Amino acid sequence: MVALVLGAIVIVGLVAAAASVAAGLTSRQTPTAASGAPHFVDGSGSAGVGQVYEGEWSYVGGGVAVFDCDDDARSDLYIAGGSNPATLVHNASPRGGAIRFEAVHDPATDMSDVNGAYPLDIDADGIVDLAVLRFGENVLLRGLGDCRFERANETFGFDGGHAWTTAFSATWEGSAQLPTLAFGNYTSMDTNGDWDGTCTDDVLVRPAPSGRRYVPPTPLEPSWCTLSMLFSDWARSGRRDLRVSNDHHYYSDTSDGAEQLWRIDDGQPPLQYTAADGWQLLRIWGMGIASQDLTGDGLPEVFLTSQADNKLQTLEDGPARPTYRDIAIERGATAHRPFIGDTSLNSTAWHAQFDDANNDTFMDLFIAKGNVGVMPDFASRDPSNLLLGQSDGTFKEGAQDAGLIDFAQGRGGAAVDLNLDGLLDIVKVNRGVPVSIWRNVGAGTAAKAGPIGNWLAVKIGQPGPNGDGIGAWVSARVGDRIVEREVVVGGGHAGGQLGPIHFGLGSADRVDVRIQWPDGEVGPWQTVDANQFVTIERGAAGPRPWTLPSS
Ligand SMILES: [Ca+2]
Ligand SMILES: [Ca+2]
Ligand SMILES: [Ca+2]
Ligand SMILES: [Ca+2]
Repeated sequence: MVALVLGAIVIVGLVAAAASVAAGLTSRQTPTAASGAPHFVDGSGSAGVGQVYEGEWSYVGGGVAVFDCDDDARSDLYIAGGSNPATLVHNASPRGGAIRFEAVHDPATDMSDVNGAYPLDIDADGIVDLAVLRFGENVLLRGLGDCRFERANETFGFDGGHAWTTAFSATWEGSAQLPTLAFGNYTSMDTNGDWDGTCTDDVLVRPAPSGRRYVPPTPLEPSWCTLSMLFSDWARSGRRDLRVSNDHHYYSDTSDGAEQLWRIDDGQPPLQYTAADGWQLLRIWGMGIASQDLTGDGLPEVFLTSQADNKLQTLEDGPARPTYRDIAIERGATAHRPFIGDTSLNSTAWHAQFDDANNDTFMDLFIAKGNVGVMPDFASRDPSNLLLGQSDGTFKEGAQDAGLIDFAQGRGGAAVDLNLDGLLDIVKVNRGVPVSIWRNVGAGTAAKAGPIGNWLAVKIGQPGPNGDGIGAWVSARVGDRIVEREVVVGGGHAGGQLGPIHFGLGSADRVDVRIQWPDGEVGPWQTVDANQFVTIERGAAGPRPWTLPSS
């Protein structure tokens, strides 16, 4: 009798499973297992990008802006050169094929003394513009389409100053027509070109309350030789405050120098959070910021690159106050020494980016590494990291398994799908040698990429001045697992991206996507099929698939 009952249960179970497959339900179960490393193929030599970032003074910077300058769906690159001219390269990669770029030379973009650049649509005409960070005057380049640009400092009433600028972030305050721009500056020089012992003030550049031009910059005093800045809604309050990471090499322990967070209320003077607000003293050789909710509570963790151990911070008391606790050790994210190369010396980390390189829904972390120049106390053979997110929340080094190894002195970088196959490729700007470009071939080989998990790429859009929805949160839900990503301009090291948000989906062939728009309005959950590029416009009936190049 017992055996008969068990048999009946088994049969009922099989019927239920078959029905679930028919309805597609089993393809959306909560992911529980992380995948191994994806494989990368070194395409640096064949990609046609010879750009070299160098210069005696320019041992910081070296960023890359990633955006589509000709609306052909492929991400193009604007790469800093330091004492060499910066270069715009147009992406001509066939879909799923080898990565290939062609330089686009133009006096407007071939500027010297460029440390980095960030893409954003300043004037909301649907064409991406660039904020270019320079040793000397910063330049706003207005996009004209077809990868052409024009200098627009005068058009926007923008004072580019003459500082050594190394960091940037932007946000749209209230109903402003133009974004508020934050520029982070490095050391001050005397008339001989030597360091004068101080840091140049960072600045906040705000638009006139009712206009399409900027008013003179507001200094962010004090400043401590900034190398990365990020406007982020760290408390999910709807207010985007400005986090600033600073280089301890240029301020003393007896000064007030430290990591900073500025409270930015619409139209009000910036206010620095203090110990009374819960902000705790932290001194690092800060070079890059990456922000991503890793714990599932909707509040972002913050990764800060430095020399030796890197920091991974989580809010200690929730959103009530900006008190952070370091969880880098418990999560396996200190990445303080090379895993191969000069393994007995400490590392030097620059650009950092959270994204899902193996499409398993667990967030990974790319960290560009490289010696400042010839600092003997730090590793010179110092490969970049690809920390793979595990199901228990920890990270595991995957760069060696991924074949993502070189010993060039990395600076800026980006994880971005350059050939539109749903696998994130990697660009790394190097000091003194050409840019590294790796093609992600998933579980496959150079001859044929192999799938390593489903994915979705989502671009968002809304009417009005902030057309790309900077400040929005894009959520993707697979089973009980929700991954939330904040749409930002800023962070990293001297460069950023304006393109689709990438989600790894594991075995799920459909996903629910929801947008919280920058003004706080939350859109509906929309079900989207996996393995495609879509745009979600605010208020539209459904996602719109992209038209991709045929080859
Ligand atoms: Ca393009
Ligand atoms: Ca524009
Ligand atoms: Ca992953
Ligand atoms: Ca790719």
